[in-house]
Amino acid sequence: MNASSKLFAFAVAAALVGCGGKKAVADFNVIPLPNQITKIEGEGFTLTKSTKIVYPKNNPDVERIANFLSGYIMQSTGYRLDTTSESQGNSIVLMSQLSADNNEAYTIKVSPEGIVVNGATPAGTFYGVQTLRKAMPATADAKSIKFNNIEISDAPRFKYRGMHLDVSRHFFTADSVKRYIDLLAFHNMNRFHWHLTDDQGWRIEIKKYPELTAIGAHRDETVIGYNESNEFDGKRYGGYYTQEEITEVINYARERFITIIPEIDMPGHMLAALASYPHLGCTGEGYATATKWGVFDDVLCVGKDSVMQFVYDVLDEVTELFPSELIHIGGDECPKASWAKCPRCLAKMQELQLENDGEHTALEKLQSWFMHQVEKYLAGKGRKVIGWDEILEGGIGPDAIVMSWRGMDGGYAAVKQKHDAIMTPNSHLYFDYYQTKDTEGEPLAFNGFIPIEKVYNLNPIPDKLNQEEQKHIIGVQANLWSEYIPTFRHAEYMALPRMCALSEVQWCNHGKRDYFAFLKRLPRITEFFERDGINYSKHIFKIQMEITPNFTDDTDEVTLYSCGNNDNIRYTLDGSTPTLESELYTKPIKINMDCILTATQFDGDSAVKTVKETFNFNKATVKDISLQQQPSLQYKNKGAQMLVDGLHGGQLYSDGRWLGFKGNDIDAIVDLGTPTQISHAAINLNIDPANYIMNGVGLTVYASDDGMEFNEIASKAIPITAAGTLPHITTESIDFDPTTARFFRIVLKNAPLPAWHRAKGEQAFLFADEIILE
Ligand code: TNX
Repeated sequence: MNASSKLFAFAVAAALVGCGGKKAVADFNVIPLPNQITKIEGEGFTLTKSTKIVYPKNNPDVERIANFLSGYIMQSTGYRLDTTSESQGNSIVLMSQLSADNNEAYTIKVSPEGIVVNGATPAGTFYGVQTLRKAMPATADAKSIKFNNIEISDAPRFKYRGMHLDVSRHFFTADSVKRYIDLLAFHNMNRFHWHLTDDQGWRIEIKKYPELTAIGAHRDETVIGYNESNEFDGKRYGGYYTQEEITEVINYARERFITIIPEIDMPGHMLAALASYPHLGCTGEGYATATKWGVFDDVLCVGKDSVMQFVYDVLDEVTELFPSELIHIGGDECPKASWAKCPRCLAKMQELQLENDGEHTALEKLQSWFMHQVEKYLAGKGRKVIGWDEILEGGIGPDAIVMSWRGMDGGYAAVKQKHDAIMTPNSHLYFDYYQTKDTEGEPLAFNGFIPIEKVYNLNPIPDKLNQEEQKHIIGVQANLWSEYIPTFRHAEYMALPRMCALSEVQWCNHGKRDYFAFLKRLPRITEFFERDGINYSKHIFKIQMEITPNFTDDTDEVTLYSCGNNDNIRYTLDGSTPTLESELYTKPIKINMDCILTATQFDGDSAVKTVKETFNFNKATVKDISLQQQPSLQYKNKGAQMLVDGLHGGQLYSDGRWLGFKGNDIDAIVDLGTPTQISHAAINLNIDPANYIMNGVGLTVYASDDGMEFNEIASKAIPITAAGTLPHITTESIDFDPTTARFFRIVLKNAPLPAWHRAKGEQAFLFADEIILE
């Protein structure tokens, strides 16, 4: 080989492999996955520097998309393609002439002549271009990109595909918000829910009420960590958007086919407004922008006409700024204590003849009256309202859209009443919750757990709804509340890659989704985040462990898998770090005694991913168990077996290992198989009073030979969790004279929330994990 042909060979290799082993070949297995991809025989198309991007004449929307595409290709290849309205060969042609029922539908055709992207509207063309840009390698250090012949036909499942951002608890600049909007566009989302006001800060300039930002956009200091710490940083904190900035962000979003839905949260979550204009509250004095998180008793005084006027004035400016047909008016978490003591609110209730009808209290009806007034006012401007699911309490106007956040029940109730609903359940789509169980080393988060797999597997439209009801579920959205998210980089970390999973829930047809196939596609997508310096969580790239108790042979069976491939996973059982000499993982591992399983995946000689799990076996482990009272559906997981699977729940009550019993006792019968001597019984509990999770009030153990007739063998009372208790794990145990029996029954009594609790008298949760018998 002479020098020049060597050089040529090197160039070909570079084109195919690029640096970091990437081939400059397009791959349409992107996220969200197009609904239909058909491979076509033949040559394919090669994109080079001289390829042109063609848009229709006099179509500024598609021209803009052409310029976006040119920019995207620049990011991938380092060269910019010209855009033109003159049709020609060797081109990517963008059009919006597709006839389709869904106005966001698009097709892509690759043939040797070029690529054609055709949308039902420019929005459809835009999504086609998003698919096309993600099909290219994030960084193609190559002169050309090879496209195989292909036909794609695609359209979104939901018309409302949203992400929310709370800018009150922590403030993110207009520039950061634009970066957030870029992420939405990248994931084919079309609604941005901007949570602009809350107790901890008012963030939107309202010209008629300048104090809202002069005073209400600031708080004196901020609690450190969770509220229970009662420690404050002593630093004044604040920020807001001018109306000019807001308009700029709205336009930025509109160019990317994203509608911004502003939220002015009322009548609760209004402390920042009360601090600015004290007459807005029932007592008219003594308010300050909140320095802690949570729910506050001071809310808008709905008995005053001047308060209604304030609300209308604010909404006048909001609707002037935001073209969105939908306006979010909150309605969540509004305590009624101040209304119950306020002469004006009481007079209003009397005037309106609001009475408790057994289903709703008069105070709930007062809130619903208020929400109605606002809804009517906005209807007069041609706008519709969205409210959090509490707006169903007391009835709502016919056109109101319900955002279901306390699980999905609010959404089901709404569609049964023929309202449209948007699913944002805090069981699956609260991205302020932890995304890993291993919270050590994780930044502090809201004390909940929503791994990406859970997001992915959400089914927003359950079969139990009929066709008509199903149609009313118009969309899906994830929420990013920012109590524990002080910086935008941190917001990216919480959002990604869970947003990738959400985008498939929103976009892909039912039945099209496959979590393992999604995992295989994910690494190509995160390359874009790497390239653009976007902060995303990498937990998903660890090895995953699936552990299933096998009650026939009393073992735990462990399956290991990894995002991408399962090659060269090695493990140890003694807590030591696996080496290249350790046991190779080939089939599920069976565990029947105390051990620490550590698994590592090797790429060549280097260990790339490691995962660790501790197994604790006692006499009850992997033995048959039944529950006399049931955990609540949301915290049932795999049911009773979780209590004897040898795996201990972690710090997070929602980590999938704890069973949560609402109002119910924990009443478990363990069948040890043969008569066995026991003198110690214990149960691990997760305590988090802020989330209504207490410790129970008494523990009793019974024994039986036949599983029918039980004799009490020991019992003790437990003092109820004290005020100010921080989240923690504890064990309640009891020792007794050695007793031989086959069946043991362990009962932990539940009790309503105590007098010091903000929801005193309501049902408490018990969160239990392992039951221990020795
Ligand atoms: C509940 S979701 C809230 C927010 C909090 C969030 C924390 C909703 C309507 N209200 O005020 O920030 O929980 O996850």
